[in-house]
Amino acid sequence: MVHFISIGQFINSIFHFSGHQNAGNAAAAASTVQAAATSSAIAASTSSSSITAALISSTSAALTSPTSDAASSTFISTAVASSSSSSSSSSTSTATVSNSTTQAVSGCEALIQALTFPDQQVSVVSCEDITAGTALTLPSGPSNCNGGSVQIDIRRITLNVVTSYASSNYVEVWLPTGQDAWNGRFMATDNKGLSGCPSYDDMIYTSSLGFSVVGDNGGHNNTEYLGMDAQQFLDNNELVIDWSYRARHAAVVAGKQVIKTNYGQAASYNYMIGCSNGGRQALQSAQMYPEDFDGIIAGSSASDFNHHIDWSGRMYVLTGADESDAKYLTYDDWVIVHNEVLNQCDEALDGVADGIIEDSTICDFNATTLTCVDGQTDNCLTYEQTSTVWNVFSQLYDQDGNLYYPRLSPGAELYASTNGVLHGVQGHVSDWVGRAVWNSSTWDPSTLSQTDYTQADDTDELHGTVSSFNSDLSAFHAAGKKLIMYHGLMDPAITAENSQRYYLNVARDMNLDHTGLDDFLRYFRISGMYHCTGGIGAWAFGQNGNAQNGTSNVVWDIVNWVEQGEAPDTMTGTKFVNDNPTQGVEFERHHCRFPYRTTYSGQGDSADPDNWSCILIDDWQECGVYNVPRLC
Ligand SMILES: [Ca+2]
Repeated sequence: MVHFISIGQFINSIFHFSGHQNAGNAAAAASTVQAAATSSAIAASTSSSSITAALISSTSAALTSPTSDAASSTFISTAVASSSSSSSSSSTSTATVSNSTTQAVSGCEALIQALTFPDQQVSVVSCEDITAGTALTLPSGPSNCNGGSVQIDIRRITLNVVTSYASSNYVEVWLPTGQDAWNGRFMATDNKGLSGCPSYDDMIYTSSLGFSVVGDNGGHNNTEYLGMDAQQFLDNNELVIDWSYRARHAAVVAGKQVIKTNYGQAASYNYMIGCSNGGRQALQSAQMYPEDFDGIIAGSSASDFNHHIDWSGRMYVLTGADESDAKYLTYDDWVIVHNEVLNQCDEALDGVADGIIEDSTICDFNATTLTCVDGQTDNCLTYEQTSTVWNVFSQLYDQDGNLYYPRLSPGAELYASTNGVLHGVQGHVSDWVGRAVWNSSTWDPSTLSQTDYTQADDTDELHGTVSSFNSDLSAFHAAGKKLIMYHGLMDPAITAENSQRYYLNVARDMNLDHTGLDDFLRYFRISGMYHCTGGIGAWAFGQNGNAQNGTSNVVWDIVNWVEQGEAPDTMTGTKFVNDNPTQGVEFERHHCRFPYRTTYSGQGDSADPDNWSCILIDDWQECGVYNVPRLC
């Protein structure tokens, strides 16, 4: 039942709970107020397919109102609740739609009137039916959040979901509107970096596959800087908690309610896709809210978050700022290092001289060979520089010798030298350690030390357990949920060895061997892939919109696993010529799930994935092989 209020009440209510919001959400709320106050938007909206209106739904109102089912039943006379179209197709590229419906409500106004949000305080900011090709912008947010165009017709409803006394979350829910356009499923997306941007790219991609999708700003709008920063974390721990986990869960709860009302039925299955910080958010959902999703894709995860930031920040301390520092390496110096890494670990370990170290975790790189000897001046490094290389490839330990974070993956160093990891201060390190951990705007990243590491650990619970490294997935497992992890082995920003470490921790702490883990957790190591996407390897397997033209599609893989019980044993990556699908396939590889190693047969064309197979790593639980330090 709709709880309409007068414009005066509405304005007072908005300001009541937006008074402590961050600037972006407050601005969004203010613009809504203006629209409602100046154009009588609610009344006028009856003949418009695009309206801006607002609805306040409080817990107390919900408790005294009919249930959302009853409320929405008024508007679902035209609903087509078909569930008879299921089939048992096992195709990995065309997973079967389990059900589909037309709209249960006839338009935005009807949807807004039907919406209730039990146990949440939500205002509808806007609702509009938009057509394929419409460019996306984030209202009241930084321009660098904008990007892309929707590929199908959708109903786009935006919400302000209160998350605490001092914060709220900007949420977008996209509802496919064409006849049978919805595939009956729900997909949640992520936030990248410390960003306050909805992941429009992932929303565009997964909605084009027929999902109803939700995105949100993680509880704060970032500033223009890279679109990845979080200067608002200063003096506002509620925003930190939102970004850590609370905003995601709130968006999912609200999004499910919108879907249920719009279509007259809940989604048949609920999914999440995330990469980088979104991979961290995805793992945290499995750890904290095992009922939120039936299937989760967690890519290139920034889990063990505090230690990841410690590790990232340490790179600046290890490498120095520029060539005035004797320990600094230029790009040309890193080329020398990269060539020596390949010399030691490419063909020598995997049998194929293709610049890709198939399993970089077994590369026991010896940097001492890089040092200039006997008057040598070319193609070598000084002793100080060699020490830097050694340090960059070392793991991070605490003062008691406990592992904090694994090393940079050998092979990733060249890309790391061009994307900022090995050159200068990384902005998100200052924002996190300075503003979130120390609540300081003047913290100097060159002073990073164990003191900072300890403070970050000590504030982890305060920050909503942002570490996201709980290896007890018992509740998730018991609920029958499925988790696919993947990580590029040439990832310069977040070392893939940490994802392997998480897998090992889950095995250890849940006392499961790999066959037991196979029931609910499968981790794919993607050789030659950079951070989440791109690289010299076979990196396209449907993990994002740029990777959807390959043979495998991880989205349909998780769907088939959840809905058909067909678990993926390998993830076929495709490398297109010049990364352009129109130019054809350069090569493919069947990436194995850990603890299997993707292994060349030694015969035949290495570009043919059938000349590779998955060989079980016998001592995988030893957390490392040869002389490589333990990963757990
Ligand atoms: Ca190779």
